[in-house]
Amino acid sequence: MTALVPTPTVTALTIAGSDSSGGAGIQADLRAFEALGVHGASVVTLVTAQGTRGVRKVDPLRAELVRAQLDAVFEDLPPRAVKTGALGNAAVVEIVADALRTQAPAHLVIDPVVNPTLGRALLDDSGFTAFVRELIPMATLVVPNRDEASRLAGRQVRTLAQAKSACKAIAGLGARAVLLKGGHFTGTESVDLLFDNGEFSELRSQRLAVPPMHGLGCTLSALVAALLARGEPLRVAVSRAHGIVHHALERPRTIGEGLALPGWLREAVIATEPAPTVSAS
Ligand code: PXL
Repeated sequence: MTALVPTPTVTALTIAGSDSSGGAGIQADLRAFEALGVHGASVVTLVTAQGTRGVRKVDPLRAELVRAQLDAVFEDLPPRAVKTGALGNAAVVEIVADALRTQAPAHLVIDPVVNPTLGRALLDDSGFTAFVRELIPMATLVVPNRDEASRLAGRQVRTLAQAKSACKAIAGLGARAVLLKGGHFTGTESVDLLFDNGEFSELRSQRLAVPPMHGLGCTLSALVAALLARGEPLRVAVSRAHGIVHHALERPRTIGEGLALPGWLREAVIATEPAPTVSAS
């Protein structure tokens, strides 16, 4: 009989809400981790009842149950990178912040699910205050869209100049770096802005005529977290994740009557893999 030796695998953790349609939240994060060969642990913060046509119900989990999940993961399979998504309320934010302060994972990617509309169901107002005060200062990277950046920075974000000023304001809250997604700007190009170490880089891509989609924000930040867990430097992780998402965006899939999903991530990862470097022997 051959003895099979298990292969050590890198773990990333998502702390986020469940999306019953499988499009966003925990389900999208786990797919992104898996596509990059990273094991996904998951701490569920809230449960949404939703199909592709909209959210019907949102219920946060008891904070004590969130704490028990965090303890179980951190005691046994410490993640190299953590990603947070929807957190629900202040009690959950406090517990998550407490665990992250104690455990100090190497990388923390924050998808600030603080949108002014649906966002309030996914993080209430006192939760928002706790989130800004306690979690943002621990972030390796915060990944807001335009509306989220606007709420965090407390100012309008319409133009590229306003986006740059919002990035600086969010870094001023204590985040090490900010990736402001340009998907919501108008123009023929979509610009994602990375603010890191006092410097801006622009990731430009052709704006695509895509159907309304779901789960893109979750997917992008989870891909970055997985790449950081694999040891990639921040800029490489962001640029690689951007390329993977762009590839998936060009191949939308329908699963129901409403919002579409990005294409298969494993395909996107393979298609955008950098060519291997050949070393002389
Ligand atoms: O994309 C934001 C988001 C995050 N997390 C959960 C969601 C959504 C949007 O619907 O349902 C669980």
